[in-house]
Amino acid sequence: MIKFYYHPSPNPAKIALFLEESGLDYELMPVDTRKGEQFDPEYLKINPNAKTPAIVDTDTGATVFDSTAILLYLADKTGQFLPEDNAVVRAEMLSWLMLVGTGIGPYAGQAVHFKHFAPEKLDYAINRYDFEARRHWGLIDAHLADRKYMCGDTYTIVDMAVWGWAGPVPFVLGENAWDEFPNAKRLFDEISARPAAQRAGELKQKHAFKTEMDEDARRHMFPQNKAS
Ligand SMILES: N[C@@H](CCC(=O)N[C@@H](CS)C(=O)NCC(=O)O)C(=O)O
Repeated sequence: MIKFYYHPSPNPAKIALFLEESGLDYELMPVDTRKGEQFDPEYLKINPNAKTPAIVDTDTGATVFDSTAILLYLADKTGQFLPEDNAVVRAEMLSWLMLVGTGIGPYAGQAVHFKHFAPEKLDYAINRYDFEARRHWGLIDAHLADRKYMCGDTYTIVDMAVWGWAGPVPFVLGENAWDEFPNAKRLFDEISARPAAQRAGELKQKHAFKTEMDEDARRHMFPQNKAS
């Protein structure tokens, strides 16, 4: 059984989708990051990085944090949602998986931070992260121009990683941002229509997560401001 440490946000969404697609038995373990639960000492033993998602696999005793590592772990465990088993395709899968984990996620996160949450509107920071988030989505979109899924004809963990960050695209890049990325939007719509994606989206209703980004939530989420 998988204990799934979850908050309704983009990186945990990737894992919610995998768990729902695979049919693995899992228990939802809510971590309300707007209440600071990511810093609970018990949770820090599972994820020292104080972020969601994380999993504990009670079958094997493995603890895994970071959504990319979790996707790879679960795909290896089940043998599901992996592309054709050869070195060339595996290399392609790893390259795009890392691009989502190290490019799309962090730049989108910083774009949201400086546009929506930073106490000062810093044009330089807004411009940089908007540019980089947009540039990364442009890479995904171009890659999908002549293939159905990120690894060709097979729906894999790379598509799940892309899907996790696709939902917030209008919030990150603006209301009409999808017009710039029609191929990525096609993939997003196709995955969102899958029953597993719908169930993954409904997980947020299984716990009363705090939704307000008030002063207290900002202190937990942006601890660099604590002293000021
Ligand atoms: N590289 C990590 C990033 C995890 C991450 O930033 N998670 C966000 C939700 S998408 C979080 O827990 N934020 C709470 C916080 O920053 O305190 C991953 O891919 O899992």
